[in-house]
Amino acid sequence: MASIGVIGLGVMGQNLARNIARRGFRVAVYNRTREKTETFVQQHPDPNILATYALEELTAHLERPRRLLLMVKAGAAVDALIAQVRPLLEPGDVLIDGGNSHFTDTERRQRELASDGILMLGMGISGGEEGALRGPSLMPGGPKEAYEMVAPVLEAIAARAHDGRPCVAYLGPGGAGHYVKMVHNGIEYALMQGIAEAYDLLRQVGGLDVDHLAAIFEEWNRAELASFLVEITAHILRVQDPQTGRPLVDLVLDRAHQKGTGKWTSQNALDVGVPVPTITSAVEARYLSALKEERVRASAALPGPAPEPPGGLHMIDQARAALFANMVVAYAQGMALLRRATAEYGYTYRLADVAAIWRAGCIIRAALLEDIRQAFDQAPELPNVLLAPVLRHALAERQQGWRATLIAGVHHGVPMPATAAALAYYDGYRSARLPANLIQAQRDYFGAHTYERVDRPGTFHTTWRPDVTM
Ligand code: NBP
Repeated sequence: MASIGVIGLGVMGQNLARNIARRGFRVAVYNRTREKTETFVQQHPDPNILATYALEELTAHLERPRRLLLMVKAGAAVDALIAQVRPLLEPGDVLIDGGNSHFTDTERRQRELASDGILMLGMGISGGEEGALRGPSLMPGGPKEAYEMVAPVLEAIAARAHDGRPCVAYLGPGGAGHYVKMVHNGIEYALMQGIAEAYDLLRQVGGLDVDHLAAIFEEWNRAELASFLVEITAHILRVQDPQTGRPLVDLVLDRAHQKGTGKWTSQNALDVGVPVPTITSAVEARYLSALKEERVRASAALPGPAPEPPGGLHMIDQARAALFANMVVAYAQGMALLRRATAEYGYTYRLADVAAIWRAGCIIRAALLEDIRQAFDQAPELPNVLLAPVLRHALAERQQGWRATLIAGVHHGVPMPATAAALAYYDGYRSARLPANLIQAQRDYFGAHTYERVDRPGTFHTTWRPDVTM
């Protein structure tokens, strides 16, 4: 009998199954297409992996209550599989959806399965192929009793942070796990765009070649910017195309694709009224990149500033400062959204725990997350990461470089939407008074929407143009 079953032997399912088996759990696997299962067990023979070729066979070989991990393409495939496996399960069995499902789909499926007494967890998984095999970051949510039943397996396979803590925590009821994964991916978009902007500015305006840039990212990765995404950027910049001998990155088409989880973060942030402009700017930058043919035509039609000699070396330090600040703001916006979701959806995670389970295994792992974890550990009610003392000072020290970097982009016509959005967020958040007074006056002018005053309580309406009847 197996401790757990894995349905779906795509990249993630295969590597998670191997990870589970290596940790000493017997795992039964099943895939819709039989050949994939056969190839998998031929290539990775392991006495802890039991191949099955029908869902009936799979469910018959699981210890009761059953524990089943679904690793199939998010969307209709998950519903299709649930419909097939549901008649084979019994009350108390646990189904884990480890794909990138939308949290509202997860909550619907949990309600549907609850009528049969089947417990469903929605679990975000981050770390890609490598993480799935060696230790991912796991973000489970759903019925607490279901989590308790699978916790030993999840804790065994998860990545470990530098303090030895496994990168998994129970995040709350309903779709909490998939919600946290969605926000993780939104932050991922923002971090990637911030890195791309630093690379672009230093290349186009700084005049640095790819080798020099690789060395810069390697250096940055050794200090405050240490993170998976900065590290892989340095690796990418070192790779040469074997055919042409040119840096491979120069031959990659500049049209970014997406699977939609960044967009979901922005959509949800708009729904719950939390500003995440850096994340949204990163999603939109991918949309703009997709307009390749239009951009090529526009490049001949729309003038930019006259070219100037390359900027000085100080630009490198300024870009470093800007990238750090952009990263802090990306996490700040994600964390602010996660905080709002606790009130909005009843999720119970502590932000310190979310930061803790992102410290290793996942795509957005970064040294900075330990500072964020400590900040929320010491002050769980901290309204915004920007206010954490250690980060507040770090941003203050860097703000001149941050501003200079954006100014350089504007001056030289290099688009830096994430940097601009991050800095505007910082400036907006630190403004005791914003021009929303004028917005309110305009709303009251044309729509009699009323306004409040700074000098006395109450709701007011003014006839702003007594000479004009509206
Ligand atoms: P895919 O998302 O490409 O899914 C492939 C698996 O889904 C295969 O086993 C395939 O079976 C199965 N499948 C499909 Br498609 N439709 C099915 C259906 N109607 N019934 C049964 N099985 C079906 O693989 P993946 O990249 O391993 O990702 C799995 C999940 O994990 C996705 O939700 C993904 O978003 C998420 N995720 C991926 C990563 C990553 O780095 N790749 C990271 C984190 C999370 P077949 O072999 O018969 O076609």
